[in-house]
Amino acid sequence: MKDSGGNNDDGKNGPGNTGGNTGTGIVTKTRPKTKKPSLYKVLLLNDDYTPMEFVVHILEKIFGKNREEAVDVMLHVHRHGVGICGVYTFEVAETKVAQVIEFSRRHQHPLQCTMEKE
Ligand code: TYC
Repeated sequence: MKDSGGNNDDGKNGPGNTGGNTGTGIVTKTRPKTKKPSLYKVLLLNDDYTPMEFVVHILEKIFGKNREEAVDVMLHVHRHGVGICGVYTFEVAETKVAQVIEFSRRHQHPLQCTMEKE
Protein backbone atom coordinates (compact mmCIF):
# COMPACT_ATOMS: atom_id res chain seq x y z
CA MET A 1 0.00 0.00 0.00
CA LYS A 2 2.78 2.44 0.89
CA ASP A 3 5.27 1.20 -1.73
CA SER A 4 6.30 3.88 -4.20
CA GLY A 5 7.51 1.14 -6.54
CA GLY A 6 11.11 2.15 -6.28
CA ASN A 7 13.93 1.37 -3.93
CA ASN A 8 14.71 3.74 -1.13
CA ASP A 9 18.30 4.51 -0.52
CA ASP A 10 19.19 6.06 2.78
CA GLY A 11 22.86 5.86 2.00
CA LYS A 12 23.25 2.84 4.24
CA ASN A 13 23.87 -0.77 3.32
CA GLY A 14 21.19 -3.41 3.23
CA PRO A 15 19.20 -5.42 0.70
CA GLY A 16 17.79 -3.06 -1.89
CA ASN A 17 20.18 -0.28 -1.06
CA THR A 18 23.15 0.73 -3.10
CA GLY A 19 25.56 2.68 -1.00
CA GLY A 20 26.72 3.70 2.42
CA ASN A 21 28.83 1.65 4.77
CA THR A 22 27.24 1.53 8.20
CA GLY A 23 25.57 -1.86 7.63
CA THR A 24 22.16 -0.55 8.63
CA GLY A 25 19.23 0.63 6.55
CA ILE A 26 15.59 0.24 5.64
CA VAL A 27 14.97 -2.97 3.72
CA THR A 28 12.98 -2.34 0.57
CA LYS A 29 12.51 -4.41 -2.56
CA THR A 30 10.63 -3.59 -5.73
CA ARG A 31 7.89 -6.19 -6.20
CA PRO A 32 5.26 -5.86 -8.91
CA LYS A 33 2.04 -7.20 -7.37
CA THR A 34 0.68 -9.61 -9.99
CA LYS A 35 -1.18 -12.42 -8.27
CA LYS A 36 -2.57 -14.82 -10.88
CA PRO A 37 -6.28 -15.51 -10.39
CA SER A 38 -7.42 -19.07 -9.65
CA LEU A 39 -8.94 -20.81 -12.67
CA TYR A 40 -12.08 -22.92 -12.85
CA LYS A 41 -13.11 -25.60 -15.34
CA VAL A 42 -16.68 -25.37 -16.56
CA LEU A 43 -18.02 -28.92 -16.95
CA LEU A 44 -20.96 -30.12 -18.99
CA LEU A 45 -22.82 -33.24 -17.84
CA ASN A 46 -24.46 -35.85 -20.03
CA ASP A 47 -28.13 -36.76 -19.82
CA ASP A 48 -30.45 -38.93 -21.93
CA TYR A 49 -32.86 -36.19 -23.06
CA THR A 50 -31.12 -33.00 -24.20
CA PRO A 51 -30.81 -33.03 -28.01
CA MET A 52 -27.25 -33.14 -29.36
CA GLU A 53 -27.94 -30.10 -31.55
CA PHE A 54 -29.02 -28.06 -28.50
CA VAL A 55 -25.73 -28.88 -26.71
CA VAL A 56 -23.74 -27.93 -29.81
CA HIS A 57 -25.63 -24.63 -29.96
CA ILE A 58 -24.72 -23.87 -26.33
CA LEU A 59 -21.06 -24.67 -26.92
CA GLU A 60 -21.03 -22.30 -29.90
CA LYS A 61 -22.99 -19.42 -28.36
CA ILE A 62 -21.87 -19.47 -24.72
CA PHE A 63 -18.39 -20.97 -25.02
CA GLY A 64 -17.32 -19.45 -28.37
CA LYS A 65 -16.51 -22.77 -30.02
CA ASN A 66 -16.66 -23.31 -33.75
CA ARG A 67 -18.92 -26.07 -35.11
CA GLU A 68 -16.16 -28.72 -35.17
CA GLU A 69 -14.96 -28.00 -31.60
CA ALA A 70 -18.55 -27.89 -30.35
CA VAL A 71 -19.40 -31.28 -31.90
CA ASP A 72 -16.18 -32.76 -30.45
CA VAL A 73 -16.95 -31.60 -26.90
CA MET A 74 -20.62 -32.64 -27.16
CA LEU A 75 -19.67 -36.15 -28.35
CA HIS A 76 -17.03 -36.42 -25.61
CA VAL A 77 -19.67 -35.62 -22.98
CA HIS A 78 -22.18 -37.97 -24.65
CA ARG A 79 -19.65 -40.84 -24.54
CA HIS A 80 -17.87 -40.18 -21.25
CA GLY A 81 -20.54 -38.53 -19.10
CA VAL A 82 -18.71 -35.26 -18.49
CA GLY A 83 -16.47 -32.87 -20.41
CA ILE A 84 -14.74 -29.49 -20.22
CA CYS A 85 -16.32 -26.52 -22.00
CA GLY A 86 -13.57 -24.09 -21.02
CA VAL A 87 -11.40 -22.71 -18.21
CA TYR A 88 -12.14 -19.28 -16.73
CA THR A 89 -11.72 -17.04 -13.72
CA PHE A 90 -14.31 -17.55 -10.98
CA GLU A 91 -16.87 -14.93 -11.99
CA VAL A 92 -16.72 -15.75 -15.71
CA ALA A 93 -17.12 -19.48 -14.97
CA GLU A 94 -20.00 -18.79 -12.57
CA THR A 95 -21.77 -16.65 -15.19
CA LYS A 96 -21.42 -19.26 -17.94
CA VAL A 97 -22.73 -22.04 -15.67
CA ALA A 98 -25.77 -19.88 -14.85
CA GLN A 99 -26.34 -19.08 -18.56
CA VAL A 100 -26.26 -22.77 -19.53
CA ILE A 101 -28.66 -23.79 -16.78
CA GLU A 102 -31.09 -20.91 -17.45
CA PHE A 103 -31.07 -21.34 -21.25
CA SER A 104 -31.64 -25.11 -20.87
CA ARG A 105 -34.43 -24.60 -18.34
CA ARG A 106 -36.15 -22.10 -20.66
CA HIS A 107 -36.12 -24.72 -23.42
CA GLN A 108 -37.23 -27.44 -21.00
CA HIS A 109 -34.05 -29.49 -21.31
CA PRO A 110 -32.43 -31.07 -18.23
CA LEU A 111 -28.86 -30.21 -19.31
CA GLN A 112 -26.63 -29.61 -16.30
CA CYS A 113 -23.41 -27.68 -15.99
CA THR A 114 -21.02 -27.15 -13.07
CA MET A 115 -17.62 -25.71 -12.24
CA GLU A 116 -14.54 -27.08 -10.51
CA LYS A 117 -11.32 -25.42 -9.35
CA GLU A 118 -8.36 -26.43 -11.54
N1 TYC B 1 -26.88 -37.83 -24.53
C1 TYC B 1 -27.66 -36.85 -25.25
C2 TYC B 1 -28.46 -37.56 -26.35
O1 TYC B 1 -28.17 -38.70 -26.68
C3 TYC B 1 -26.79 -35.76 -25.88
C4 TYC B 1 -26.07 -34.95 -24.88
C5 TYC B 1 -24.72 -34.63 -25.05
C6 TYC B 1 -26.72 -34.44 -23.75
C7 TYC B 1 -24.02 -33.87 -24.14
C8 TYC B 1 -26.04 -33.66 -22.81
O2 TYC B 1 -24.03 -32.59 -22.13
C9 TYC B 1 -24.69 -33.37 -23.01
N2 TYC B 1 -29.42 -36.87 -26.95
